[in-house]
Amino acid sequence: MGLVVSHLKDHIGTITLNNPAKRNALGEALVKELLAALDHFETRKARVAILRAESGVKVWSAGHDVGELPVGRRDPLGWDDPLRYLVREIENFPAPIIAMIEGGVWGGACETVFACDLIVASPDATFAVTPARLGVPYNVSGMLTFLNAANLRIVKEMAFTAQPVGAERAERLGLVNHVVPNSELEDFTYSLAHTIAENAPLSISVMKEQLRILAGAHPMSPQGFERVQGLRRVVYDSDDYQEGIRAFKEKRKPRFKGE
Ligand code: YXS
Repeated sequence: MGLVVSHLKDHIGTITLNNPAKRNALGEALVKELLAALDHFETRKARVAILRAESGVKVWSAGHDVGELPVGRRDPLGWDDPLRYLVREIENFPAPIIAMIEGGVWGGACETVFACDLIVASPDATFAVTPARLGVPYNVSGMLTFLNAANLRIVKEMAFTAQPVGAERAERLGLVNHVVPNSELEDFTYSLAHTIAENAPLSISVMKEQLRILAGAHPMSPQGFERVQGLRRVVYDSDDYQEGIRAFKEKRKPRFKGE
């Protein structure tokens, strides 16, 4: 059995994260299998994809694989990072992707879920934006994913506190489409998927692409981008960045010094 399990039935593709030992961390190998499954669904003209974890998980995904983060002197979230590929592929997939969430969603997994088109969550689902917990300088397109998911004040609270937001509050804030009891989560999600799959796939696909282009149409001057990249380099070259990763690996609370 691989790090993801996928199947396709009645135009609906399902991808189940399947690496509980590592809390479904989005490492290169898992992301590769996930992208291969999406590729297969596209070839088979799937009309909806559902991204989920095993039923009953406490952790949907623990986010980027911390063990694969560079230890300084290199952008940890550069263009070719597996997480960046994953978010782009989700956004470019020609059919709606529904994230079906139980348990905790952390860091890069939170961005991955927010990049999906719809989110159906169980009451125990939580969503945490964690760069500040590790000393990571999140990247510009990632911050835009968050900004497209929530209003600025909520994004700032989630990013600055790195605290999980629960499902009920997430629904109130419009972060998720529906909160459904665990016992009904699967039926509800597949019923939503069937409703979409019965509509015109070409029309849906072009509306998804239009919304992707419009949501990404944020003017940022070359000078603005270069300024951000310079600021991010200071962060990933900092002792705090190294301390964040070291503390995670040593299973202890980090001690950040602001340098
Ligand atoms: O010690 P073993 O070998 O059993 O492995 C442990 C953890 O090390 C491993 N694991 C991870 N490995 C790599 N990357 C991860 N993100 C990760 N998370 C967990 O899985 C095994 C079981 O973990 P354990 O014992 O902590 O499980 P738990 O059930 O007690 O706690 C579950 C969590 C999710 C609360 C806990 O694992 C946790 O806090 N994980 C880190 C969550 C997090 O900060 N994720 C952000 C990763 S960095 C990222 O996504 C972006 C770069 S950013 O930070 O910028 O958003």
